[in-house]
Amino acid sequence: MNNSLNLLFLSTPVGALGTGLGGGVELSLYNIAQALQERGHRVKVLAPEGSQLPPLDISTVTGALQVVAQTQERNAAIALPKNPVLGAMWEEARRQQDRFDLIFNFAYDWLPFFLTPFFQTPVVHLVSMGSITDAMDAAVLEAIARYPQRIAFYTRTQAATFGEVPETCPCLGSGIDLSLYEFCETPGDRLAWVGRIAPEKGLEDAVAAVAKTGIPLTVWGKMQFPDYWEEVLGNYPDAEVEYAGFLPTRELQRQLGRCRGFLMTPKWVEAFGNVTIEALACGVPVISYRRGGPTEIVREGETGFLVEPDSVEGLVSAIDRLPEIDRANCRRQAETEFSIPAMGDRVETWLRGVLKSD
Ligand code: HBI
Repeated sequence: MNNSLNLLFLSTPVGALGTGLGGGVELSLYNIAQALQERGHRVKVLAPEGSQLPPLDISTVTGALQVVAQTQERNAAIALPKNPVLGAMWEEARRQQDRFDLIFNFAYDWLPFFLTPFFQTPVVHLVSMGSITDAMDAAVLEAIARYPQRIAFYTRTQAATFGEVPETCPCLGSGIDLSLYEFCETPGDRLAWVGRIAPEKGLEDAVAAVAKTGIPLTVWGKMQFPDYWEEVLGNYPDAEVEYAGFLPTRELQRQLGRCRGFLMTPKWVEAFGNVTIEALACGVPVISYRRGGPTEIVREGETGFLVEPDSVEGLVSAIDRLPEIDRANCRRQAETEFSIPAMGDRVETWLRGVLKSD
């Protein structure tokens, strides 16, 4: 394809790609790479050692993994471990930069934002979470002030957590390869919860809701905090909950599709919630707190229900209303708004705009 772009993607430094430690941003990086390659662009990825996500062209970098931002206090200082993989990744990017038209950062960390003006090759960022620390907010807002077009978010709600964010910062939403997800018309009787087993995901509310309704719940995702898991189950002994592990997409969607409904109980502002559109793609209605990304995804009463944040009662009454949802509407919404081509359109438009204005 003429004027195809050479792109260097820098992954999250919190874990190797393909381990699930990177959470939703792993899927975003993979799907954005797929969308752009389908359009004839070339994508190379820099990621921590141990990363593998075929068929991506990944160069791995050694170094100490970064501390996850979401466990930090609002006034936390910028922290980097000794021999940080983040530093090594950006040293490698500096060395290789003249081979690329754009450098695309997926890390939610101070260093990439601070280094933006230091590079000759334009650096663009996808901010993968809402506001967490003042230091990171300042780095994001400083980069926006200097390069208003180069910072993208998943959703408006997420962007708003940083304060005044101009319209020049696009909201890319997300996209998934729908050919990997089968629509399931007639579900079984289980409810689903998917995500890293971590406090910010609010699993305890989903378990509290199924304890009240007596409907069995299956949980999939990275068992990041086993103590948290034990504590939640201990608090609701009569809830019927099973843990089904962290599954690759193909297997997850097969099991997820058979569920009656999908519960999203974020305690933090979920920037987007890729799992939301994965459930829709399988025809599973989404019940989510009216908080963060899912509020811009779920169509009330049509593809799911939005619930008063932290209201277990709200979850319970929404669960009772699940039969009102036509599951075909869920699949249809995923196809029109969240396919790889739809996501690719949004990303390519953004990147071309950045190159034009630079
Ligand atoms: N924390 N410091 C840091 N850097 C990241 O890139 C990062 C993170 N926490 C979570 C995370 N990325 C991903 O799970 C995103 O999908 C949210």
